Amino acid sequence: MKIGIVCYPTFGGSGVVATELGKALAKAGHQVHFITYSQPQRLDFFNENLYYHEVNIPSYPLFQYPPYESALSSEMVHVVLSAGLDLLHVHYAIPHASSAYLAKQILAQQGINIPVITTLHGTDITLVGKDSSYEPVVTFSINQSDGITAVSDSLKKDTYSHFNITKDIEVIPNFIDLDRFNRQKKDHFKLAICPNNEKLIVHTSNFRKVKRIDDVIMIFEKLRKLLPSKLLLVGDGPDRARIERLCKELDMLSDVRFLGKLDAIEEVLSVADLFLMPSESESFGLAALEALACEVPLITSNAGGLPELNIHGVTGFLSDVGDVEDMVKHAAFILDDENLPTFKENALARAKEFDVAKILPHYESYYERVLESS
Ligand code: GMT
Repeated sequence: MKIGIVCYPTFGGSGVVATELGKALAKAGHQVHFITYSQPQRLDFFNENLYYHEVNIPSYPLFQYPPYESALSSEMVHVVLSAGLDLLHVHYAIPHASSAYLAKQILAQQGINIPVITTLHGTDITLVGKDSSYEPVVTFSINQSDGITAVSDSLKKDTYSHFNITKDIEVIPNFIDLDRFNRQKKDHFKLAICPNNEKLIVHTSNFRKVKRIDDVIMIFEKLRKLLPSKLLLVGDGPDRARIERLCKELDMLSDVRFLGKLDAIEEVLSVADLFLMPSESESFGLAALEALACEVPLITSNAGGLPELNIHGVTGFLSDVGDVEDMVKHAAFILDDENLPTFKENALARAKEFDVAKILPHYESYYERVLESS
């Protein structure tokens, strides 16, 4: 198949999933065309089946807000025509689904039918998309898609409850490339961070309010009093500076390190003992799956799709959002030397259920179904 993929080219989960999906499809012999405003973060190598088309957004003094959606629709039209695409797969509803709808209408005028599949990722539904500023366009463009997928059952339910969706939504969970995400031997790195064999706790995110980084800090503040431990915070975002100030106020900076945005996250996860994700809302929790693949057990909230990934008492524990005490209690249990090896083993076993080799065929057969019916 010749597939066009539209996504945000950033570190965010939806962009990562879209890029990894494109890479896996290309490996399986499909021709994949990325249509984005800059080179996707994880698309930094050559493959004969992968193409990259940059959306050009000309500026003009009149534009306070350059019309990105129009430029994106136009680029979709150009690529469908020049590459002869079979379908467009857009990730994150806003604004990709509505831009794809417009491209589809333009192409229809030229007698070309291009099926559009929209994958819903989370905040496009649970946070941003349901805002009345976007809701009518999101509802319309999801309903106009030829296929709709969601990354968890929870997100599918949220979509039906927040929007008036009249079509079926296929759940295809996120996946992991175990060739990249596996526990590597990085003893020198562990020794540098934990010179006295402390336990290493990791959190990675975009430091937005929804991630509840204050809870990460409060969990760690209590945990480090129970057992020698260090905390690594990976990523960047609006809450980072405030959280750094909080750590300073709590006199924690000797035990907490901020690493910023990292490409080789698997290297950090390879030396971690526990991963924290106390999010307010999380449609799937891709970062938690990356941790599992590196044999790192989880302490998560029970928000959104997290119970579909983290198995209570097996791969880690789930607590109510904001229940820091419960999270500390469970973290200490996991980190006990008697328990940790079993949790690590279970983490890897669970990650294998989301191996890209298992999930990719779901996308391929869904593409075929949509192509046949449209
Ligand atoms: O985690 C984020 O806030 C980024 C966001 C995104 O849209 O890139 O991630 C969402 O999509 C990921 C990939 O499907 C999911 O794993 C995340 O759970 C989801 N985030 C939220 O629902 C908050």
